[in-house]
Amino acid sequence: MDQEPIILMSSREIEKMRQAGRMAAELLDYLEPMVQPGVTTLELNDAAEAWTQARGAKSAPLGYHGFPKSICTSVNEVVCHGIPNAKQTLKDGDIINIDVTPLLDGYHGDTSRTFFVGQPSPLARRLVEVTEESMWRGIQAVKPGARVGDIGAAIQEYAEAQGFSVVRDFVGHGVGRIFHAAPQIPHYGTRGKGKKLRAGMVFTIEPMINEGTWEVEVLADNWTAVTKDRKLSAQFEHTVVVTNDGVEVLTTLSELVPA
Ligand code: EYL
Ligand code: CO
Repeated sequence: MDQEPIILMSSREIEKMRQAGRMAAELLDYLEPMVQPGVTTLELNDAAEAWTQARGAKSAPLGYHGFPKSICTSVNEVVCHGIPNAKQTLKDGDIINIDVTPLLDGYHGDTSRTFFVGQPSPLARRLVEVTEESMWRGIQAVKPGARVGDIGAAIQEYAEAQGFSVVRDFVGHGVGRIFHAAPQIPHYGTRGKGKKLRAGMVFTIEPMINEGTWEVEVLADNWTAVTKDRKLSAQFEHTVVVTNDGVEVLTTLSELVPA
């Protein structure tokens, strides 16, 4: 299922990925202040689409496998692939993941963050904080010679120690000129197992962490993935490249990985 070759990017291509990744981060920074009680997820979508077009880029999710909108907006129990909708108004206490992928000059920058709408419950705050920290622990496991399983193990150990669960049905993925390529990057796993990482590999790390069960189901719209128990789910995502001495995050303005 994952037997296509893993592309190793040249420094010229990685610079293209930095430009797409920086645009993706800027787009989330642009959307963040709009995340307020009363806004609809369609308004967020339309603002993202206009912003992206104004910069000469395309929204990769739009039309991808028939996906109907430009971004994914996943609220509360929605795990991923939530579809922006004019009837869905954000309310105080919600959490919302916004997942964006601008396609700039042939390269994809894929990133997402979970935002609070107004004031979160203590539980929602803790879930979101643990999810972001789990992503960073996965990123910090990346270096040449490490294994794909090292990433998942770092994420899973931390999230489960905090009392949460790791979604199995959706994984990180190679990304570049193609939106979804090899390798797959599960957010659970065993250290020392899986494909060996090499400098120039580019992929996403995008853990979905649940309050309750890790099991998900897809709604009748055939897109929206929700937790089976309808408890909360959070997600953060970055696109990263394996460097000669570790990892570089491509979907950020700062370049720096927190210590
Ligand atoms: C489209 C395709 C089923 C996205 C991502 C939009 C949704 C459900 C088939 C991954 C996979 C965004 O942003 C993504 N990953 O980080 N499919 C995606 N779709 C879609
Ligand atoms: Co994404």
